[in-house]
Amino acid sequence: MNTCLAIDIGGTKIAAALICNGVVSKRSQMKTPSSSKTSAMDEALKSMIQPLLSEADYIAVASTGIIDKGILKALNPDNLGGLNLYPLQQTVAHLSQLTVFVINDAQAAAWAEYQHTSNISNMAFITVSTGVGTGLVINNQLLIGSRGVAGHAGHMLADPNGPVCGCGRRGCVESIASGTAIANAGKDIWGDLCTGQFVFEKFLAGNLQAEKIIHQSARVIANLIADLTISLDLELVKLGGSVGLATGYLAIVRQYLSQMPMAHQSHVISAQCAADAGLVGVAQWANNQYSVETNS
Ligand code: ADP
Ligand code: BMX
Ligand code: ZN
Repeated sequence: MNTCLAIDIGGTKIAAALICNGVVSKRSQMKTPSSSKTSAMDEALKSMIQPLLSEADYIAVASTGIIDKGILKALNPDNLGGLNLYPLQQTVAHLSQLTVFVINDAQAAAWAEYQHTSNISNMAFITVSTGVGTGLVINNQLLIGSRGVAGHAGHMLADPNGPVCGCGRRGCVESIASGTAIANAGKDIWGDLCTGQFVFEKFLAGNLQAEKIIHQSARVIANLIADLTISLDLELVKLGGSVGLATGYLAIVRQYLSQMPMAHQSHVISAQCAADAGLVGVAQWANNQYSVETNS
């Protein structure tokens, strides 16, 4: 049985673990460096890989950003402190001397969540986290696209008069619904140190200003689900990310979605792999590729 060293790079945290036959072990986590300098990401990856390297047969990386031929092209560079055009596959291969597979984090998580379904051909995974990421499985196939862009529905329009998104477009879903957007809305009220988690805790404690911000996020995500459902005939949507998994968030999304016409509605549930969806999914996806490569 092959052992995969899986890495999940998000805008807020990097996780790594060994995954053998679907079992996750030796999981570690660190804060994602917020720097446009490639050396900061190089160092972070080195520190995550080194302790696990001797037990790994190959490496699978799920990362925030468009992954185009192994290069991390940030659609929203703000989410990574300005880092862009980072040679992710090449860097990890150089650090490990192993075969390295890389896909987008939400695409990877969608693949993991799809494995936990039965009789589902068309589904989406949506992460509400530092950004808003989406992975699509259509006709039982994970959509990646020829340039790795498939599924970046967090950059579809939510409000033409909304804030300018880090991708350059005005009013993207991400610019209103993400943990970063929640934090930004909270900063106007509670100051510059406010985080998405802080606003969420205020909401859970009954604060009305926080409630407005969280409801705004959830309403935008419900509309995104409606748009994806009516265009792709989705049978199921799974919600992940620290905001998506936070207490009560799913219920609000469902509440807004239930007000839409039936054809726009999907069954929405929490990601079963929770915070490990990216790690598990990229390991499963890479395992298929690795088996093909080593058997040919
Ligand atoms: P990543 O984007 O690296 O995958 P997360 O899924 O943890 O990371 O998302 C980070 C965002 O989620 C941040 O905006 C953070 O403030 C927010 N967050 C973290 N923990 C919670 C929580 N318990 N409840 C609500 N929001 C949270
Ligand atoms: C952004 C984009 C996506 C990513 C999504 C969720 C960048 C750097 N990332 O829309 O590729 O899937 O965020 O990422 O442009 P996370 O960091 O919130 O997990
Ligand atoms: Zn955008």
